[in-house]
Amino acid sequence: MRVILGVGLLAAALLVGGCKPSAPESAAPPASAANAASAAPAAAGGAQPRIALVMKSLANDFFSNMAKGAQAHQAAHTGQYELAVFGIKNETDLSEQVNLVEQAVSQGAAAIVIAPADSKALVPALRRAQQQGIVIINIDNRLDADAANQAGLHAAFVGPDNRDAARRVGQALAARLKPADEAAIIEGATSAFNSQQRRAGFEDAMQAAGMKVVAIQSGDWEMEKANTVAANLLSAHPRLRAILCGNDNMAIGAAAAVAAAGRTGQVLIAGFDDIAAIKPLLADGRVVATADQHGDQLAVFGIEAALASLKSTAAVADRATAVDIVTATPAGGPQPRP
Ligand code: ALL
Repeated sequence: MRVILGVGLLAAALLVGGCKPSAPESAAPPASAANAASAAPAAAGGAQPRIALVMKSLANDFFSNMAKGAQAHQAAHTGQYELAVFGIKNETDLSEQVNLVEQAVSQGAAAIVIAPADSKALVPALRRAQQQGIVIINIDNRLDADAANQAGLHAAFVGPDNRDAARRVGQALAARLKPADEAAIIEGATSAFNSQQRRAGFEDAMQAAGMKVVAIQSGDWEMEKANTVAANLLSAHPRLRAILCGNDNMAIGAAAAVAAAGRTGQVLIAGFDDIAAIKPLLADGRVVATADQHGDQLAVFGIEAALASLKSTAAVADRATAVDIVTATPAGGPQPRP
């Protein structure tokens, strides 16, 4: 059985502030225009600064939550700023995210708060925006330091220590395994720094616990791709005991592959994000650990950094954000091997 993908393709760009806030779904344009920005004009007379939140795939619950956090914050601060929310359709649609940055600029954004889909590819567009006087705040996935330095881009980073968080997820999983057990890692997009950091954190935890990492492959953050990767890993490694996934969507894809192979309970899975769709899998033990990186707060902290930067010429400092590890002990689910 292949995984059934329940992910709707919705990507939206909407403006709130002068108008009533609404969820991204309600403003989702037709698929053909999925990534087009709202045509709403900039505030006349520049009454309030406009902040553009540029995210990755709004089909990923992690980012739709992030959008909701930002919208709630704006609704509580209507006198301070306007908010424009942008998201891409596919996780790896880098050129579309570059277009969104350009749209934010042309719509008069005073600041761009961005979760870059790629740590290098977004740098030139962000540098161009900064040269026009637009404040850039980097959230979630850190831009490549060398690429940013070379381009002369200065952007504070607001986000978690992904390596440490992934290490802690890996430790929670390792507590259910025995030394020398075989584990595999399905990482996110390989060009994203946070994906690299999560892979490294998973490796740290597996090494510390004496597990054998037999394969590392990318699922590009996507459920369907991770499902295919996991199915192949399961047939190539009959003794596999664990799959560590760089996000929950991939963990859901991997769990479906484990079920299809009839190995539920024998192959434990870990994810990252703590999205709503992972809860039933945590509850019945198909997934043993994930990480809540509080995406709604990430957006708010990014917006606060942007507002601070708009008010002052002083450089805004980086801000480390918290990650909580989420585990569930299933009532009748998989238990550690005797
Ligand atoms: C990362 C986010 C989330 C998300 C993933 C895929 O940057 O932190 O883990 O699931 O991108 O978009």
